[in-house]
Amino acid sequence: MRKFATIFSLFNSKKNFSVSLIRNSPRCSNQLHPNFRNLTQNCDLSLSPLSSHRSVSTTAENPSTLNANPHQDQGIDFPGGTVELIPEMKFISESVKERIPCYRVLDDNGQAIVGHNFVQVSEEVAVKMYTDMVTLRSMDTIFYEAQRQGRISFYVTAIGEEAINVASAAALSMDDVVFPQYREAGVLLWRGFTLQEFANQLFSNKYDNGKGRQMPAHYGSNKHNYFTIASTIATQIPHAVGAAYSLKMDKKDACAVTYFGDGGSSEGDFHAALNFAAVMEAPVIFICRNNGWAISTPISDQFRSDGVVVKGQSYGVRSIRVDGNDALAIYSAVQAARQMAITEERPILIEALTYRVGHHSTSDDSTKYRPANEIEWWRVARDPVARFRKWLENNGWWNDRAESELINNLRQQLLHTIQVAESVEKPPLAEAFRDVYDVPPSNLREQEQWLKKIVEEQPQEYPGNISV
Ligand SMILES: Cc1ncc(C[n+]2csc(CCOP(=O)(O)OP(=O)(O)O)c2C)c(N)n1
Ligand SMILES: [Mg+2]
Repeated sequence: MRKFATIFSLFNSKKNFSVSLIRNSPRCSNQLHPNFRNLTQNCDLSLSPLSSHRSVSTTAENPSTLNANPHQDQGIDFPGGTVELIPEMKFISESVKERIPCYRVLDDNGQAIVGHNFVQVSEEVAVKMYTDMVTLRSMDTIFYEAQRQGRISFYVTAIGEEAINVASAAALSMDDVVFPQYREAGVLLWRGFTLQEFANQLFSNKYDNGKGRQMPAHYGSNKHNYFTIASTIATQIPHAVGAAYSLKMDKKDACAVTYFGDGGSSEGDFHAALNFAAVMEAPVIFICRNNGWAISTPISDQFRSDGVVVKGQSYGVRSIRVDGNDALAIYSAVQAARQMAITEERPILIEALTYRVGHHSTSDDSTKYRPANEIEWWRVARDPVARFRKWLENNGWWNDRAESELINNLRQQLLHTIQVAESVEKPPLAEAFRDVYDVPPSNLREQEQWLKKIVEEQPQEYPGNISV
Protein backbone atom coordinates (compact mmCIF):
# COMPACT_ATOMS: atom_id res chain seq x y z
CA MET A 1 0.00 0.00 0.00
CA ARG A 2 1.28 3.46 -0.82
CA LYS A 3 2.40 5.34 2.15
CA PHE A 4 0.69 8.62 1.46
CA ALA A 5 -2.04 9.79 3.79
CA THR A 6 -5.14 8.29 2.33
CA ILE A 7 -8.81 7.88 2.77
CA PHE A 8 -9.67 4.68 4.45
CA SER A 9 -12.84 3.06 5.51
CA LEU A 10 -13.10 1.46 8.88
CA PHE A 11 -14.83 -1.83 8.62
CA ASN A 12 -18.43 -2.34 9.38
CA SER A 13 -19.20 -4.61 12.19
CA LYS A 14 -22.70 -5.58 13.21
CA LYS A 15 -22.00 -4.80 16.83
CA ASN A 16 -19.75 -1.82 16.64
CA PHE A 17 -20.02 1.65 15.33
CA SER A 18 -17.92 2.35 12.30
CA VAL A 19 -17.42 5.35 10.19
CA SER A 20 -15.30 6.56 7.27
CA LEU A 21 -12.65 9.02 8.12
CA ILE A 22 -10.01 10.89 6.23
CA ARG A 23 -6.92 9.83 8.02
CA ASN A 24 -3.92 11.99 8.57
CA SER A 25 -1.85 10.78 11.44
CA PRO A 26 -0.48 7.51 12.76
CA ARG A 27 -1.74 7.88 16.29
CA CYS A 28 -4.63 5.82 17.49
CA SER A 29 -6.47 5.94 20.74
CA ASN A 30 -6.57 3.01 23.07
CA GLN A 31 -8.92 4.78 25.47
CA LEU A 32 -12.00 4.99 23.33
CA HIS A 33 -15.50 4.17 24.42
CA PRO A 34 -16.37 0.53 23.53
CA ASN A 35 -18.61 1.81 20.73
CA PHE A 36 -15.53 3.14 18.98
CA ARG A 37 -13.08 0.42 19.80
CA ASN A 38 -13.00 -0.84 16.24
CA LEU A 39 -11.73 2.57 15.20
CA THR A 40 -8.63 1.67 17.14
CA GLN A 41 -8.44 -1.92 16.01
CA ASN A 42 -8.60 -0.94 12.38
CA CYS A 43 -6.12 1.87 12.64
CA ASP A 44 -3.05 0.84 10.63
CA LEU A 45 -0.07 2.83 11.81
CA SER A 46 1.79 2.22 8.58
CA LEU A 47 -0.78 4.13 6.55
CA SER A 48 0.62 7.57 7.06
CA PRO A 49 4.24 8.67 6.77
CA LEU A 50 3.46 11.90 8.58
CA SER A 51 4.31 12.03 12.21
CA SER A 52 2.40 14.50 14.30
CA HIS A 53 5.61 15.30 16.13
CA ARG A 54 8.34 17.58 14.95
CA SER A 55 10.77 16.15 12.43
CA VAL A 56 14.50 16.57 12.38
CA SER A 57 15.28 19.45 10.07
CA THR A 58 17.31 18.90 6.90
CA THR A 59 19.87 21.61 7.42
CA ALA A 60 23.47 22.01 6.36
CA GLU A 61 24.43 21.50 10.02
CA ASN A 62 22.64 18.21 9.97
CA PRO A 63 23.70 16.71 6.66
CA SER A 64 23.16 13.14 7.78
CA THR A 65 19.41 13.54 7.47
CA LEU A 66 19.76 14.62 3.85
CA ASN A 67 21.34 11.34 2.85
CA ALA A 68 19.77 9.12 5.42
CA ASN A 69 17.88 7.19 2.79
CA PRO A 70 20.06 4.49 1.21
CA HIS A 71 17.95 4.72 -2.01
CA GLN A 72 18.62 8.37 -2.58
CA ASP A 73 17.19 8.26 -6.07
CA GLN A 74 13.86 7.01 -4.72
CA GLY A 75 13.28 9.24 -1.74
CA ILE A 76 14.35 12.34 0.03
CA ASP A 77 14.08 12.84 3.73
CA PHE A 78 12.32 16.05 4.44
CA PRO A 79 10.73 17.33 7.63
CA GLY A 80 7.62 15.23 8.00
CA GLY A 81 9.10 12.05 6.54
CA THR A 82 10.46 10.55 3.34
CA VAL A 83 9.22 11.99 0.06
CA GLU A 84 9.29 9.64 -2.91
CA LEU A 85 11.30 10.81 -5.95
CA ILE A 86 9.77 10.05 -9.35
CA PRO A 87 10.95 10.77 -12.91
CA GLU A 88 7.54 11.85 -14.23
CA MET A 89 6.33 15.41 -14.00
CA LYS A 90 3.05 14.82 -12.25
CA PHE A 91 0.66 17.50 -11.02
CA ILE A 92 -1.78 16.64 -8.28
CA SER A 93 -5.28 16.69 -9.70
CA GLU A 94 -7.51 19.58 -8.66
CA SER A 95 -10.38 17.17 -8.10
CA VAL A 96 -10.99 13.74 -6.69
CA LYS A 97 -12.24 10.86 -8.84
CA GLU A 98 -14.95 10.02 -6.38
CA ARG A 99 -16.58 12.45 -4.00
CA ILE A 100 -16.13 11.83 -0.30
CA PRO A 101 -19.09 9.69 0.80
CA CYS A 102 -21.58 10.90 3.35
CA TYR A 103 -22.25 8.94 6.53
CA ARG A 104 -25.94 8.36 7.27
CA VAL A 105 -28.02 6.07 9.47
CA LEU A 106 -31.66 6.87 8.66
CA ASP A 107 -33.15 7.15 5.19
CA ASP A 108 -35.59 9.94 4.32
CA ASN A 109 -38.43 7.84 5.77
CA GLY A 110 -36.75 7.38 9.12
CA GLN A 111 -35.83 3.74 8.47
CA ALA A 112 -32.35 2.56 9.39
CA ILE A 113 -30.45 1.90 6.15
CA VAL A 114 -28.89 -1.48 5.35
CA GLY A 115 -25.63 -1.97 7.22
CA HIS A 116 -26.44 0.90 9.55
CA ASN A 117 -24.11 1.50 12.40
CA PHE A 118 -24.60 4.12 15.05
CA VAL A 119 -24.24 4.93 18.71
CA GLN A 120 -27.41 3.82 20.50
CA VAL A 121 -29.42 6.52 22.24
CA SER A 122 -31.74 5.81 25.14
CA GLU A 123 -35.46 6.54 24.90
CA GLU A 124 -35.04 9.44 27.31
CA VAL A 125 -32.26 11.09 25.28
CA ALA A 126 -34.00 10.42 21.96
CA VAL A 127 -37.26 11.97 23.16
CA LYS A 128 -35.43 15.02 24.52
CA MET A 129 -33.60 15.34 21.20
CA TYR A 130 -36.90 15.26 19.35
CA THR A 131 -38.74 17.65 21.65
CA ASP A 132 -35.85 20.13 21.47
CA MET A 133 -35.89 19.92 17.67
CA VAL A 134 -39.62 20.68 17.70
CA THR A 135 -39.10 23.44 20.27
CA LEU A 136 -36.45 25.04 18.09
CA ARG A 137 -38.83 24.98 15.13
CA SER A 138 -41.66 26.47 17.21
CA MET A 139 -39.33 29.20 18.48
CA ASP A 140 -38.38 29.95 14.89
CA THR A 141 -41.99 30.15 13.77
CA ILE A 142 -43.21 32.38 16.60
CA PHE A 143 -40.18 34.65 17.03
CA TYR A 144 -39.98 35.07 13.26
CA GLU A 145 -43.60 36.24 13.31
CA ALA A 146 -42.81 38.64 16.15
CA GLN A 147 -40.17 40.20 13.93
CA ARG A 148 -42.59 40.49 11.01
CA GLN A 149 -44.98 42.30 13.37
CA GLY A 150 -42.22 44.82 14.14
CA ARG A 151 -41.85 43.79 17.78
CA ILE A 152 -38.17 42.86 17.42
CA SER A 153 -35.71 44.17 14.85
CA PHE A 154 -34.08 40.97 13.59
CA TYR A 155 -34.29 37.19 13.70
CA VAL A 156 -32.54 34.21 12.16
CA THR A 157 -34.07 30.74 11.92
CA ALA A 158 -32.46 27.27 11.88
CA ILE A 159 -35.27 25.66 9.87
CA GLY A 160 -33.97 22.53 8.15
CA GLU A 161 -30.90 22.43 10.42
CA GLU A 162 -32.53 21.26 13.64
CA ALA A 163 -30.73 17.89 13.59
CA ILE A 164 -27.27 19.45 13.40
CA ASN A 165 -28.16 21.82 16.22
CA VAL A 166 -29.70 19.42 18.67
CA ALA A 167 -28.07 16.07 17.90
CA SER A 168 -24.57 17.55 18.02
CA ALA A 169 -25.35 19.23 21.35
CA ALA A 170 -26.70 15.93 22.70
CA ALA A 171 -23.41 14.18 21.89
CA LEU A 172 -21.32 16.73 23.79
CA SER A 173 -20.70 17.21 27.48
CA MET A 174 -21.73 20.43 29.25
CA ASP A 175 -18.03 21.04 29.96
CA ASP A 176 -17.29 21.31 26.24
CA VAL A 177 -17.03 24.95 25.27
CA VAL A 178 -19.15 26.07 22.31
CA PHE A 179 -18.19 28.80 19.83
CA PRO A 180 -21.23 29.26 17.60
CA GLN A 181 -21.81 31.14 14.34
CA TYR A 182 -25.47 32.29 14.60
CA ARG A 183 -27.65 29.42 13.36
CA GLU A 184 -27.13 27.19 16.39
CA ALA A 185 -29.66 28.34 18.98
CA GLY A 186 -30.58 24.67 19.40
CA VAL A 187 -27.25 23.95 21.08
CA LEU A 188 -28.05 26.53 23.74
CA LEU A 189 -31.59 25.21 24.05
CA TRP A 190 -30.26 21.70 24.66
CA ARG A 191 -28.00 23.06 27.40
CA GLY A 192 -30.92 24.52 29.33
CA PHE A 193 -31.21 28.16 28.20
CA THR A 194 -34.91 28.82 28.82
CA LEU A 195 -37.47 30.11 26.34
CA GLN A 196 -37.78 33.21 28.53
CA GLU A 197 -34.01 33.77 28.32
CA PHE A 198 -34.22 33.57 24.52
CA ALA A 199 -37.08 36.08 24.52
CA ASN A 200 -35.24 38.42 26.91
CA GLN A 201 -32.29 38.53 24.53
CA LEU A 202 -34.50 39.07 21.49
CA PHE A 203 -36.32 41.94 23.18
CA SER A 204 -33.08 43.41 24.60
CA ASN A 205 -34.58 43.82 28.05
CA LYS A 206 -32.70 44.25 31.32
CA TYR A 207 -32.50 40.49 31.89
CA ASP A 208 -30.57 39.91 28.66
CA ASN A 209 -27.06 38.60 29.48
CA GLY A 210 -25.66 41.02 26.91
CA LYS A 211 -27.51 43.98 28.49
CA GLY A 212 -29.23 44.72 25.20
CA ARG A 213 -26.02 45.62 23.43
CA GLN A 214 -26.07 42.93 20.77
CA MET A 215 -28.37 42.36 17.83
CA PRO A 216 -31.33 40.06 18.50
CA ALA A 217 -30.48 36.34 18.10
CA HIS A 218 -26.88 36.95 19.19
CA TYR A 219 -27.15 34.86 22.33
CA GLY A 220 -24.42 34.04 24.82
CA SER A 221 -24.29 32.39 28.22
CA ASN A 222 -21.33 31.79 30.54
CA LYS A 223 -23.45 29.39 32.56
CA HIS A 224 -23.98 27.20 29.49
CA ASN A 225 -20.40 27.41 28.18
CA TYR A 226 -21.72 29.11 25.05
CA PHE A 227 -19.68 32.04 23.80
CA THR A 228 -21.59 35.08 22.63
CA ILE A 229 -22.32 35.07 18.92
CA ALA A 230 -20.46 37.65 16.83
CA SER A 231 -21.90 38.74 13.47
CA THR A 232 -18.48 38.80 11.86
CA ILE A 233 -18.30 35.48 10.08
CA ALA A 234 -15.71 32.91 11.19
CA THR A 235 -14.05 34.96 13.95
CA GLN A 236 -15.17 32.30 16.42
CA ILE A 237 -13.17 29.53 14.70
CA PRO A 238 -9.65 30.54 15.85
CA HIS A 239 -11.09 31.42 19.28
CA ALA A 240 -12.22 27.81 19.60
CA VAL A 241 -8.72 26.56 18.83
CA GLY A 242 -7.24 28.78 21.54
CA ALA A 243 -9.82 27.58 24.03
CA ALA A 244 -9.16 23.96 23.06
CA TYR A 245 -5.44 24.41 23.59
CA SER A 246 -6.13 25.88 27.00
CA LEU A 247 -8.38 22.92 27.93
CA LYS A 248 -5.57 20.59 26.91
CA MET A 249 -2.98 22.51 28.98
CA ASP A 250 -5.32 22.26 31.98
CA LYS A 251 -5.77 18.53 31.30
CA LYS A 252 -9.56 18.93 31.24
CA ASP A 253 -11.81 16.11 30.07
CA ALA A 254 -13.41 18.49 27.58
CA CYS A 255 -13.02 19.91 24.11
CA ALA A 256 -13.97 23.08 22.27
CA VAL A 257 -16.60 22.92 19.54
CA THR A 258 -17.13 25.52 16.87
CA TYR A 259 -19.91 25.82 14.30
CA PHE A 260 -19.78 27.71 11.03
CA GLY A 261 -21.33 27.71 7.58
CA ASP A 262 -20.05 26.90 4.10
CA GLY A 263 -19.61 30.65 3.63
CA GLY A 264 -17.59 30.85 6.84
CA SER A 265 -15.19 28.25 5.48
CA SER A 266 -14.01 30.75 2.84
CA GLU A 267 -12.74 33.14 5.49
CA GLY A 268 -9.04 33.23 6.32
CA ASP A 269 -9.92 32.56 9.94
CA PHE A 270 -11.12 29.05 9.03
CA HIS A 271 -7.83 28.16 7.34
CA ALA A 272 -5.62 29.66 10.03
CA ALA A 273 -7.67 27.89 12.68
CA LEU A 274 -7.42 24.45 11.06
CA ASN A 275 -3.69 24.76 10.62
CA PHE A 276 -3.17 26.04 14.13
CA ALA A 277 -5.32 23.28 15.60
CA ALA A 278 -3.45 20.55 13.72
CA VAL A 279 0.01 21.84 14.64
CA MET A 280 -0.89 22.54 18.27
CA GLU A 281 -2.81 19.24 18.55
CA ALA A 282 -5.78 21.03 20.03
CA PRO A 283 -8.90 19.08 21.06
CA VAL A 284 -11.40 21.00 18.97
CA ILE A 285 -14.31 19.86 16.80
CA PHE A 286 -15.01 22.00 13.75
CA ILE A 287 -18.63 21.53 12.66
CA CYS A 288 -19.36 23.00 9.25
CA ARG A 289 -23.03 23.31 8.41
CA ASN A 290 -22.83 23.13 4.64
CA ASN A 291 -26.37 24.31 3.90
CA GLY A 292 -25.82 25.16 0.24
CA TRP A 293 -26.03 28.92 0.57
CA ALA A 294 -24.22 31.87 2.11
CA ILE A 295 -27.03 34.42 1.87
CA SER A 296 -27.41 34.53 -1.96
CA THR A 297 -24.09 32.85 -2.80
CA PRO A 298 -24.54 29.18 -3.76
CA ILE A 299 -21.79 26.73 -2.86
CA SER A 300 -20.91 26.41 -6.57
CA ASP A 301 -19.65 30.00 -6.30
CA GLN A 302 -18.14 29.41 -2.86
CA PHE A 303 -15.53 26.73 -3.61
CA ARG A 304 -14.46 24.30 -6.35
CA SER A 305 -13.24 21.62 -3.96
CA ASP A 306 -15.36 18.63 -2.98
CA GLY A 307 -17.06 20.72 -0.33
CA VAL A 308 -15.39 21.48 2.97
CA VAL A 309 -14.49 18.00 4.24
CA VAL A 310 -11.47 17.63 1.93
CA LYS A 311 -9.86 20.74 3.36
CA GLY A 312 -9.27 18.93 6.63
CA GLN A 313 -6.75 16.54 5.13
CA SER A 314 -4.69 19.33 3.60
CA TYR A 315 -4.19 20.75 7.07
CA GLY A 316 -3.63 17.38 8.72
CA VAL A 317 -7.04 17.26 10.37
CA ARG A 318 -9.06 14.02 10.54
CA SER A 319 -12.41 14.64 8.89
CA ILE A 320 -15.81 13.16 8.09
CA ARG A 321 -18.81 14.09 5.93
CA VAL A 322 -22.19 13.43 7.54
CA ASP A 323 -25.84 13.70 6.50
CA GLY A 324 -26.79 16.82 8.44
CA ASN A 325 -30.50 15.97 8.31
CA ASP A 326 -30.00 12.65 10.06
CA ALA A 327 -30.03 13.15 13.82
CA LEU A 328 -28.59 9.69 14.55
CA ALA A 329 -25.69 10.11 12.14
CA ILE A 330 -24.84 13.53 13.57
CA TYR A 331 -25.09 12.23 17.13
CA SER A 332 -22.81 9.27 16.38
CA ALA A 333 -20.22 11.26 14.43
CA VAL A 334 -19.99 14.03 17.05
CA GLN A 335 -19.67 11.52 19.87
CA ALA A 336 -16.85 9.72 18.01
CA ALA A 337 -15.21 13.05 17.19
CA ARG A 338 -15.35 14.11 20.82
CA GLN A 339 -13.71 10.87 22.00
CA MET A 340 -10.90 11.20 19.47
CA ALA A 341 -10.41 14.93 20.07
CA ILE A 342 -9.97 14.49 23.81
CA THR A 343 -8.22 11.15 24.14
CA GLU A 344 -5.89 11.66 21.16
CA GLU A 345 -5.51 15.43 21.56
CA ARG A 346 -6.37 16.24 17.99
CA PRO A 347 -8.78 18.40 16.00
CA ILE A 348 -11.62 16.84 13.99
CA LEU A 349 -13.54 18.40 11.11
CA ILE A 350 -17.17 17.43 10.46
CA GLU A 351 -18.91 18.62 7.32
CA ALA A 352 -22.67 18.23 7.72
CA LEU A 353 -24.59 18.34 4.44
CA THR A 354 -27.90 20.12 4.83
CA TYR A 355 -30.01 22.94 3.43
CA ARG A 356 -31.03 26.36 4.72
CA VAL A 357 -34.78 26.05 4.33
CA GLY A 358 -35.56 29.52 5.69
CA HIS A 359 -34.43 32.86 4.35
CA HIS A 360 -30.93 33.82 5.47
CA SER A 361 -32.47 36.12 8.07
CA THR A 362 -35.37 38.53 8.36
CA SER A 363 -33.29 40.91 6.20
CA ASP A 364 -33.47 38.52 3.23
CA ASP A 365 -35.93 37.16 0.67
CA SER A 366 -34.38 33.98 -0.72
CA THR A 367 -37.06 33.47 -3.40
CA LYS A 368 -35.25 36.26 -5.28
CA TYR A 369 -32.22 34.06 -5.93
CA ARG A 370 -33.25 30.38 -5.65
CA PRO A 371 -36.14 28.36 -7.05
CA ALA A 372 -39.12 27.80 -4.81
CA ASN A 373 -39.29 24.09 -5.72
CA GLU A 374 -35.72 23.57 -4.44
CA ILE A 375 -36.70 25.01 -1.06
CA GLU A 376 -39.90 23.00 -1.04
CA TRP A 377 -38.13 19.73 -1.78
CA TRP A 378 -35.77 20.14 1.14
CA ARG A 379 -38.54 21.40 3.41
CA VAL A 380 -40.82 18.44 2.79
CA ALA A 381 -38.86 15.45 1.48
CA ARG A 382 -35.69 15.92 3.54
CA ASP A 383 -37.08 17.35 6.75
CA PRO A 384 -34.80 16.28 9.64
CA VAL A 385 -37.53 16.65 12.26
CA ALA A 386 -40.07 14.45 10.44
CA ARG A 387 -37.35 11.86 9.73
CA PHE A 388 -36.36 11.56 13.37
CA ARG A 389 -40.03 11.48 14.46
CA LYS A 390 -40.66 8.46 12.21
CA TRP A 391 -37.78 6.62 13.83
CA LEU A 392 -39.13 7.45 17.31
CA GLU A 393 -42.61 6.29 16.32
CA ASN A 394 -41.24 3.03 14.92
CA ASN A 395 -39.63 2.46 18.31
CA GLY A 396 -42.94 3.14 20.06
CA TRP A 397 -41.46 6.23 21.77
CA TRP A 398 -43.75 8.89 20.24
CA ASN A 399 -47.31 9.27 18.94
CA ASP A 400 -49.83 11.81 17.61
CA ARG A 401 -51.20 12.63 21.04
CA ALA A 402 -47.74 13.47 22.44
CA GLU A 403 -47.11 15.57 19.36
CA SER A 404 -50.23 17.74 19.62
CA GLU A 405 -49.73 18.22 23.38
CA LEU A 406 -46.16 19.36 22.77
CA ILE A 407 -47.09 21.78 19.97
CA ASN A 408 -49.94 23.36 21.95
CA ASN A 409 -47.82 23.77 25.08
CA LEU A 410 -44.98 25.30 23.14
CA ARG A 411 -47.22 27.81 21.44
CA GLN A 412 -48.68 28.98 24.74
CA GLN A 413 -45.32 29.13 26.46
CA LEU A 414 -43.69 31.05 23.63
CA LEU A 415 -46.50 33.62 23.40
CA HIS A 416 -46.22 34.08 27.16
CA THR A 417 -42.43 34.64 26.99
CA ILE A 418 -42.99 37.36 24.39
CA GLN A 419 -45.56 39.13 26.58
CA VAL A 420 -43.22 38.98 29.58
CA ALA A 421 -40.08 40.01 27.68
CA GLU A 422 -41.89 42.94 26.10
CA SER A 423 -43.12 44.26 29.43
CA VAL A 424 -39.72 44.18 31.14
CA GLU A 425 -37.83 47.49 31.02
CA LYS A 426 -34.73 47.96 28.89
CA PRO A 427 -31.26 48.02 30.51
CA PRO A 428 -30.23 51.48 31.76
CA LEU A 429 -28.71 53.57 28.99
CA ALA A 430 -25.46 53.88 30.93
CA GLU A 431 -24.88 50.14 30.40
CA ALA A 432 -24.10 50.86 26.76
CA PHE A 433 -20.82 52.38 27.97
CA ARG A 434 -19.82 49.76 30.57
CA ASP A 435 -17.76 46.56 30.60
CA VAL A 436 -15.11 47.43 28.02
CA TYR A 437 -12.75 49.71 29.95
CA ASP A 438 -12.00 49.52 33.63
CA VAL A 439 -11.92 53.31 33.61
CA PRO A 440 -13.88 54.64 30.60
CA PRO A 441 -11.81 57.10 28.52
CA SER A 442 -12.88 60.74 28.26
CA ASN A 443 -14.39 60.44 24.77
CA LEU A 444 -16.76 57.67 25.95
CA ARG A 445 -17.74 59.70 29.03
CA GLU A 446 -18.48 62.68 26.79
CA GLN A 447 -20.59 60.54 24.47
CA GLU A 448 -22.55 59.18 27.42
CA GLN A 449 -23.35 62.71 28.67
CA TRP A 450 -24.30 63.77 25.17
CA LEU A 451 -26.65 60.80 24.72
CA LYS A 452 -28.37 61.42 28.08
CA LYS A 453 -28.94 65.05 27.12
CA ILE A 454 -30.49 64.12 23.77
CA VAL A 455 -32.85 61.56 25.33
CA GLU A 456 -33.93 64.07 28.00
CA GLU A 457 -34.50 66.76 25.37
CA GLN A 458 -36.38 64.53 22.91
CA PRO A 459 -38.06 61.78 25.00
CA GLN A 460 -40.68 61.17 22.29
CA GLU A 461 -37.95 59.70 20.05
CA TYR A 462 -36.92 56.98 22.54
CA PRO A 463 -38.74 54.07 24.18
CA GLY A 464 -40.27 55.10 27.52
CA ASN A 465 -38.97 52.05 29.41
CA ILE A 466 -35.26 52.97 29.31
CA SER A 467 -33.82 54.51 32.44
CA VAL A 468 -31.33 57.21 31.50
C1 LIG B 1 -16.58 38.90 7.94
C2 LIG B 1 -17.99 38.99 7.41
N1 LIG B 1 -18.18 39.07 6.09
C3 LIG B 1 -19.45 39.13 5.60
C4 LIG B 1 -20.52 39.15 6.44
C5 LIG B 1 -21.93 39.22 5.88
N2 LIG B 1 -22.57 37.93 6.05
C6 LIG B 1 -23.39 37.65 7.08
S1 LIG B 1 -23.96 36.10 7.06
C7 LIG B 1 -23.13 35.74 5.63
C8 LIG B 1 -23.25 34.40 4.98
C9 LIG B 1 -22.65 33.31 5.77
O1 LIG B 1 -23.00 32.09 5.19
P1 LIG B 1 -22.66 30.71 5.85
O2 LIG B 1 -21.36 30.79 6.56
O3 LIG B 1 -22.80 29.67 4.81
O4 LIG B 1 -23.77 30.53 6.98
P2 LIG B 1 -25.34 30.34 6.83
O5 LIG B 1 -25.95 31.71 6.90
O6 LIG B 1 -25.61 29.67 5.53
O7 LIG B 1 -25.77 29.53 7.99
C10 LIG B 1 -22.42 36.85 5.19
C11 LIG B 1 -21.62 36.90 3.96
C12 LIG B 1 -20.25 39.09 7.82
N3 LIG B 1 -21.24 39.06 8.72
N4 LIG B 1 -18.98 38.99 8.28
MG1 LIG C 1 -24.40 28.44 4.39
